[in-house]
Amino acid sequence: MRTSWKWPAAVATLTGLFFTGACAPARQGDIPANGAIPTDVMGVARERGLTPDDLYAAAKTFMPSGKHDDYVLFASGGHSGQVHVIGVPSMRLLKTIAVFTPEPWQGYGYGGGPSEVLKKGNMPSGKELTWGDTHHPNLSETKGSYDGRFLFINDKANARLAVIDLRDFETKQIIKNPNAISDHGGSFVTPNTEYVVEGPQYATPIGWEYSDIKNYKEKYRALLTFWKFDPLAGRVDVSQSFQMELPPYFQDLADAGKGASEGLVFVNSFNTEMATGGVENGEPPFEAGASKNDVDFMHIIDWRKAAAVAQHGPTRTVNGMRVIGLDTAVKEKLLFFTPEPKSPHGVDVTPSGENIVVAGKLDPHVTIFSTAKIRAAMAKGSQEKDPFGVPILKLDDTKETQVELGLGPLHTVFDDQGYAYTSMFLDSAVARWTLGGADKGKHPEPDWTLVQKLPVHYNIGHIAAVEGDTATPGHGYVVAMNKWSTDRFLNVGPLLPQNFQLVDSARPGESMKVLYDSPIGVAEPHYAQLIRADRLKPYEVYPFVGYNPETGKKDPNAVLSPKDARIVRKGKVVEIFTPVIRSHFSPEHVTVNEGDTVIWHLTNIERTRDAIHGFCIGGYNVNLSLEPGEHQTVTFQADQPGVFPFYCTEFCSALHLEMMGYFMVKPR
Ligand code: CUK
Ligand code: CUA
Repeated sequence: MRTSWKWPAAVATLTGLFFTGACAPARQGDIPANGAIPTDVMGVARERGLTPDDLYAAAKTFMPSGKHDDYVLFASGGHSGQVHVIGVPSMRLLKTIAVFTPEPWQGYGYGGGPSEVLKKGNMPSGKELTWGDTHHPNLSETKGSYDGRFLFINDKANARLAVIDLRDFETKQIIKNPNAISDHGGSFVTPNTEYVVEGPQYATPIGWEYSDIKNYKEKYRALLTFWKFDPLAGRVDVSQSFQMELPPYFQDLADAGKGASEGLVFVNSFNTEMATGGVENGEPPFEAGASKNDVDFMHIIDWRKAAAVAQHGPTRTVNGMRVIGLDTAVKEKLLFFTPEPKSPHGVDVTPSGENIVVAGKLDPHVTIFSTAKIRAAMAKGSQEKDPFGVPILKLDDTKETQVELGLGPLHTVFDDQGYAYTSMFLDSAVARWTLGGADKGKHPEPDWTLVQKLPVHYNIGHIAAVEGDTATPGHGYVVAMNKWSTDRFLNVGPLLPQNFQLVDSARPGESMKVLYDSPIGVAEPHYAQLIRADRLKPYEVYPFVGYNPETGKKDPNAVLSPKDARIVRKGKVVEIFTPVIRSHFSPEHVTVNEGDTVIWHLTNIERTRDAIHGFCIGGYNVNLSLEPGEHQTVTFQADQPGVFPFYCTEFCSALHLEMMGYFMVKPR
């Protein structure tokens, strides 16, 4: 293991001072017995018992006031249903984007347009879903590189997809998958964001048909969904999207080919045993039944061909969605399998697209497949078939090599120096190893070799590197997304935060080091992507007054000036037009009759950055966030008589507390 990183000479000579001084006080800031409070760096370091490594880490991550981070980490918020936006290297939380879960401070789910976005994600039965299990955020790409325009994320629990616009970091679209209830291998984009891929996980009968689990092999299926993305509209076009039926294995992670492998999609699977559980009836439990075989199948899908079949048939339509049947997928040569080590988890395409890295949870290796070999084997075909007739390409015909890394490899990301970084769940480590072929880069070590294993704390799941899953990765940082933090932070009770550890991935030939521990006290993140901050060009204020963030257009009911404030009554419908500006709403008195329908139009007419107002009505579960220029319309029934103050929920000015009014509902 290398430890050749350089410590600045001047500091190194002072290192001897660190542990020779008086005993450190009990707490930082306590006045020591001799009364001397250190006021210089070395004194503070001595007082706190910091090592040169600690000072190096502090210097690498400290962000002076007003300075900005170089990178932005978009992390899934796990079962909070949201997305976290974190600056790197400071690891400061910049924002949590509301996605599948109502979030009052963003005015998300408490009236207005965002409530309509959320509602689109309800079950077809109308059943309301107010949370999601977000796993894999994926940034939109152009030619295999992040373009900073959109972010997609899946909801594993309910098989949904969300589209976030990075001009305002707001969720614009939630789509309920019309035929599936479980997903996981998504969202992943094709290299020009032609499609957003949503891969399945647990097989079920398609489209909520009921079928006894005894009919598992006949009736249960997995569905791989290709959502067609319209970049101009900034929305998925459901009418141009399609699905492909897959065998009822448990498909897992997925990745789209790029460069050499462009046009292909790779999907892992486990439970190719088709175990159906039922331990209470004396059947083998899932954990045993689903990990019996030594190998599972990597699915290889030709998505360009599949898109052509979706266009011209044969397909069937289920709940409005075109579905390519499993038999068609086989006949049209859209789907191939190749064996992969027992219970794999991550499947990751290298920057050139020439290789595909599969990590088997229960196998100490990463297995590296060759795109060229896969393409040749696909052309040749195979006589060996799975029970559904899908051709199985021999491992020897598709494999490039294997690298032994240790226990529990999960996910792999890459840099531009020719290194791969694999998360080692059971080893609690980040493994750095070398690539060969077109991804060889500048590393001095032999190709396909383990270089270093850096301990992380603890049980790392996903891992992110600088644009580390694109055709053009950077280098310098890796984020270890650890599932357990155990003893890393102050005890906050038995439900602990996760721990993101920022790792200095250094230069070729040098060692990685942990720089920073960042507690994530909001559910369990899974994947994250780390983008160069300069690729993002969000609005500072909305481009014009009256902007409707859900449509991207001027709202027809926008209230453009203070003189447009008014109340319009038509029978039992009361419309209120309210301009919002520091520090008043107008009108300030709104009186309606019990049972009236209230339609309240509010426009923030401010043009000043950060002049945000909120609008809440106590007792009516209404709270909007109105950013400069933003328009929202909230509609509700005046079903409770009484007097209800409405007020601004953002401390916007010295007279913010006065920014209020009365909503008065006369009893019947
Ligand atoms: S999964 Cu959670 S650590 Cu959903 Cu990508 Cu691997
Ligand atoms: Cu507007 Cu407070």
